[in-house]
Amino acid sequence: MPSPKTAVLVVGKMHSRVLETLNDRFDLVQMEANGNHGLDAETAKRIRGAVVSGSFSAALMDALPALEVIASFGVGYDGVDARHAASKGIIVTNTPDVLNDEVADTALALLLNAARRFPQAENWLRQGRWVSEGAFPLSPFSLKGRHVGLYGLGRIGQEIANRLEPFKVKISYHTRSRHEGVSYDYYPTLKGMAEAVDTLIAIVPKTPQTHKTIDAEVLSALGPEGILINVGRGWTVDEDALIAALRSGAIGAVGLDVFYDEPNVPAELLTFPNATLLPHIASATVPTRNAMADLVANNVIEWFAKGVALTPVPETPSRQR
Ligand code: NAP
Ligand code: 8YV
Repeated sequence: MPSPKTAVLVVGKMHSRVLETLNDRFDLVQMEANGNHGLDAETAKRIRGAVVSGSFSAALMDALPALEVIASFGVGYDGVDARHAASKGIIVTNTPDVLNDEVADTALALLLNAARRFPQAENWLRQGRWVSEGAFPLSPFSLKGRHVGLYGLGRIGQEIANRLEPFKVKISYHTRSRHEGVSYDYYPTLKGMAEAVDTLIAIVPKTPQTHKTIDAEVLSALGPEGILINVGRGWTVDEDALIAALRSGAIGAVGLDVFYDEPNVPAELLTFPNATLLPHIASATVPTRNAMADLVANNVIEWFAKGVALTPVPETPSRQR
């Protein structure tokens, strides 16, 4: 009798390429995201791997006694309780690097759109206002001569910096500690950097330490000519403070790909002409999402074939199965 296929849990919606790749080799068991797992005891006992895009709770890990590996879709894995996984010897993997270029491109697009109002200008043309009213109003800001502070200089932050170089802007950064071999000015505090720069690009993970760190003080330090771009997590921005700063003119413009309570975006944010807002699409191209899907699937395949995960997160460092 052939040995039964290893059971892999699919939590919620998953990129079709992950499912196509895994389907031949594994017994895929689908469950609803954020719900009770609804598996009978026998099935729960058989689950040895999981793929997820979003949340994977400690309680779900506890309900799956044979679970060895959770492959998370995305480089940010804040939805997965990785410390709990570590305490149980479960490996968590994410999808680093394959999306760096796409996300960095999006940061630059948001920056140009926030400074120059290209989306609003295109709407002006499409609405026939060029004909009826004449030229689109001059944009109050320019990228020229700006001093950009990067809040985060990791895999994606460094790619954003690489793209900023040819724009001839000054670049500085804030991280928890100075990065060796980096020539940009380092600021040990976010507030200190916000006081020095006029443009802030956030690309940090969602952690207890980054919660609402872009607050009223930081926004006011950026000033009325200041531009904020966030391509990390909405968690990092105090959205009430941001709305107040846009309302009062304490900040000049904003470009956001991520929000505090996605997909809900505060209604007042939509009213500001100096806000350019995207629905969390920084990595959302067919080639990049395919590369992310391949990394998710290959982490599961490699773990069960060779006993080593390709891209484990730091909390659950690679070990032999
Ligand atoms: P990474 O390589 O781990 O870089 C994270 C950076 O954040 C590092 O430079 C780190 O520097 C810094 N950092 C971490 N905690 C900090 C803190 N408390 N204060 C200051 N700096 C801190 O991660 P990545 O691959 O660049 O991705 C970054 C994040 O972007 C992901 O976690 C994800 O949430 C988000 N993201 C969003 C999208 C999107 O679709 N919008 C796509 C991809 C990623 P130190 O360790 O030196 O502090
Ligand atoms: C994805 C992301 O949108 O990689 C991340 O951390 O935020 C994005 O690339 C998300 O993970 C997939 O839904």
